[in-house]
Amino acid sequence: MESNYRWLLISILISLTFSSLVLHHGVLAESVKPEEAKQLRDEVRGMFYHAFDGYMNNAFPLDELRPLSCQGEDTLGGYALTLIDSLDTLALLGDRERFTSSVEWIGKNLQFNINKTVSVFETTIRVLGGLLSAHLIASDYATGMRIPSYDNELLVLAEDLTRRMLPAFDTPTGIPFGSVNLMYGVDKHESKITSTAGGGTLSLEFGVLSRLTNDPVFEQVAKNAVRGLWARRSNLDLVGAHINVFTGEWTQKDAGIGTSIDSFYEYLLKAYILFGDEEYLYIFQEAYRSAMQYLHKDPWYVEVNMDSAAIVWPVFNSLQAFWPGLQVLAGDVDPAIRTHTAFFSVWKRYGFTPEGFNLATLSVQYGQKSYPLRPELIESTYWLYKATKDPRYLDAGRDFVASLQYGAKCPCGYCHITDVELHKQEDHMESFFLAETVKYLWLLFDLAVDSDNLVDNGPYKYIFSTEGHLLPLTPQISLAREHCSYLGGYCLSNFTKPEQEVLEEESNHNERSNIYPYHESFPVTGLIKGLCPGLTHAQKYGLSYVQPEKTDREDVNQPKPETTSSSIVLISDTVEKKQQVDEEGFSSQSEPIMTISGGSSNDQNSQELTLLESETDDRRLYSS
Ligand code: DMJ
Repeated sequence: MESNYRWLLISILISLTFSSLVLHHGVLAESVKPEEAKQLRDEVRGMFYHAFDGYMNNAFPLDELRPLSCQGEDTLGGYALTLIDSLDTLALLGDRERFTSSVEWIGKNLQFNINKTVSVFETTIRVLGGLLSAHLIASDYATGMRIPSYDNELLVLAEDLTRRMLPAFDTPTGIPFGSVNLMYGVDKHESKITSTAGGGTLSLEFGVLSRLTNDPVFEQVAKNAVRGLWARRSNLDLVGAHINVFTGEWTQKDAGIGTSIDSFYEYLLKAYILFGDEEYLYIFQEAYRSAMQYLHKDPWYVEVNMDSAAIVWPVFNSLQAFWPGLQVLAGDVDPAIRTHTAFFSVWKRYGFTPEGFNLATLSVQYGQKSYPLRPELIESTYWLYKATKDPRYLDAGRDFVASLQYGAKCPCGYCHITDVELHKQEDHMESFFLAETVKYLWLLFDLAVDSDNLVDNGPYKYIFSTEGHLLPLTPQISLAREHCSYLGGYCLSNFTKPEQEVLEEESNHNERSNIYPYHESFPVTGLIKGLCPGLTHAQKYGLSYVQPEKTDREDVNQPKPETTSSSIVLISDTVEKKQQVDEEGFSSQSEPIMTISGGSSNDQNSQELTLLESETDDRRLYSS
């Protein structure tokens, strides 16, 4: 009680201090008008090319750019990391020439048969994600960026890379080692301690790879890792920050939504949306409810002990800033708006967000002064603008551009800021600046101008990976008989089996273990959705789509998708829109947004965002 009271006082104090700051600025600065939004979008495009060309001219094929000294450095595996991470941004910007030449160069020159020990997490989100998203763009006419000569080179590379990471999953818990050597597997001295985000943020990329290659092993190991983590949650449904992958013991019990845990939450919801796998949704709902109960000190979030919920760190850390964006996706918009306002007030105060801001002392957390060009707050700003069309998010976007242009721009790219109070630059540019930071900023302004881009007006709905890579809800990925997933992966071709047969197989689990050697720690009760009731995901969850052309994997016996009345996730691009045009010419309509009903989303904003089902066939997930 006492601590709650203290928190109330602290948050009132913070809100008063910061909202007056924000209001003050809001009064002084004129809101972004459509013409200015267009200029800002073009300016962001220029920012991308300043950094991308700086990388290509001074660092390529090394991993990352040193933008102050105009040199390169290998920071991950020595395989042109920044180029791989930039591919889908090039496509999004409509740069066919550079996209094509980059894909071709990678297809010809990249190889992973190298004696390098790399982070499983970073390699997955940056390299595997980059390769997969570019493959899905380059191989598909519908994206408008298909490369005629492209022959699946990036998919082949993606599969090779991921097979080289599989040895990391050979642990008693199923949670992978943090690092793996791409040539020799896991080093015998490798640390057994890994972070929750590191072990639990692989499901999107590994799942997409499984669905593209028809090999379930990738999807299964990634899901098994999530199960391994979730099985060790506390009684409060909280997870800690670090865990021993052999014993399953938490070595760091601080629970939070930021550092070391962040994208674990993110991938639970996104894996459900992308694959329609309900197990992820169940876990997300429990995990989210608990986060909102124990970590949320409205509008801030804190870190608590995972067993007792006692506050251990009353600190905002910059990685938390993705959370409002995730909440938009989950349909919980009201708290997202409040939290974004609070986080943005930190940006306004310093011109950047420090890695840590202490909520008790209202100052930069000791040792956490830097801003390494992170995207999270910009990402949430994009999602909130998409959800609300409130021009204040464009104003925030203008502030981000101004800070980056005046504070971080350096001779060959954009520099990290070592100290947000002194605005001192550091000679490094993380690849995620081009994969995420600039991408979300460009999308924000493009949304205000004409949104004629792949994401907002393309042939598919897209899920952004945690590295900002575009993963489309194509039939091959999203409707791959996910409802009859077995032991954590989707069904192989012709795997639609009667219930009895599946149950017999379940009791015969040991035999299956021999087929897929990475399953040792799957529980026998791992059969989550093995009954294959014959409904498509669309039918079960109220999605409808235009029938794609038949592929090898398509089950000709499946009934045609129909519109149904019950729904959990609703995705639409042709729903009736409430459209108001404000004086400044901005349309304030509810955009097609994915939202979950039945979770904690019951506020008015989320109801506005929940797209009601139409009686007609207009409501479709895919348009040709
Ligand atoms: C990125 O690599 C990803 O967004 C990751 O999930 C968190 N850290 C960086 C960006 O800050």
